[in-house]
Amino acid sequence: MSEAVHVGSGKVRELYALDDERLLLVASDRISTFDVVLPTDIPDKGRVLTGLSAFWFARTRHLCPNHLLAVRPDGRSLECRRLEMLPIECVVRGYLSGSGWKDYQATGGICGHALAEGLLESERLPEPIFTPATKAQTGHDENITHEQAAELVGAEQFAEAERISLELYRFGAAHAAARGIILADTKFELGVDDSGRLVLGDEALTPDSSRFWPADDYAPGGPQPSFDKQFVRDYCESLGWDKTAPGPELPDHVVAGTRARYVEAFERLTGSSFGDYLAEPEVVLR
Ligand code: Q0Z
Repeated sequence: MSEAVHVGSGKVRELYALDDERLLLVASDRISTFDVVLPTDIPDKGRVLTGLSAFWFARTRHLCPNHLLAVRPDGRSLECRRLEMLPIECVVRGYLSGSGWKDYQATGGICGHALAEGLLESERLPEPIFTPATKAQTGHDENITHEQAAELVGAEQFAEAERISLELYRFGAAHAAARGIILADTKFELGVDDSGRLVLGDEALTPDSSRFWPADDYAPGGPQPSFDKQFVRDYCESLGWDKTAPGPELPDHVVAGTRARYVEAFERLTGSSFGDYLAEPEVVLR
């Protein structure tokens, strides 16, 4: 018998080594807002994100191989192939939001993409764009130019990472749009396997790695409500909290409303009931 060895912590996830070739990604029920992890968990959030990731891995294999080996019966852990991760975040933006909107306001472009003048915050871009970022160990990822990214990973790998990322985004955004969810942007983590192939790793197309917006409420010209975290943000704003740690505890009605939004995103996107997933996580792989 061998034990899982803890090898890393994210804000809301843990990473364990199972053996030389395999890792275990465990998603907790922790939630962050304004970059602070809150003291109150959202029950089943980790299972929702794990199930969504597994769903997308199963459905995008024709576009790019991925690291998924198995979903554990707990529904919150993924066994994965160990990869050599690229030192860049592969961000794709279909809409003008977050740091993309900030960069556009400051420079008229994003990561070297020239954009038309007069675009509105949250406006849909004429084409999705690849906007790579560095992996900051502490603090915020920083957008970089294509030239800088190509220096970090090599021109050939850069071109392939861009092509794969755009294809994955287009696939996810089209699937989500048909179910009333706008996938405004998303971040992929790609790695290289033993044979030198680029492989999709980490989590994919989840609300923690993407901006999900309810299509019904879409109104460019300002920030959009988050599909999953808006109750939490609104509650935190109502307190006048200064957005430094420690964050506030969440009352039961905010927890319940937020859990319901995560489950709704899961059910809309996967077409499976969340109860069925809890009973048998492999439903999302079929
Ligand atoms: C993912 C991360 C988390 C902390 C490393 N298949 C893979 N091969 C090699 N490395 C990784 C993966 Cl997924 C890998 N991270 C991100 C996840 C906790 C950090 F759950 N770091």
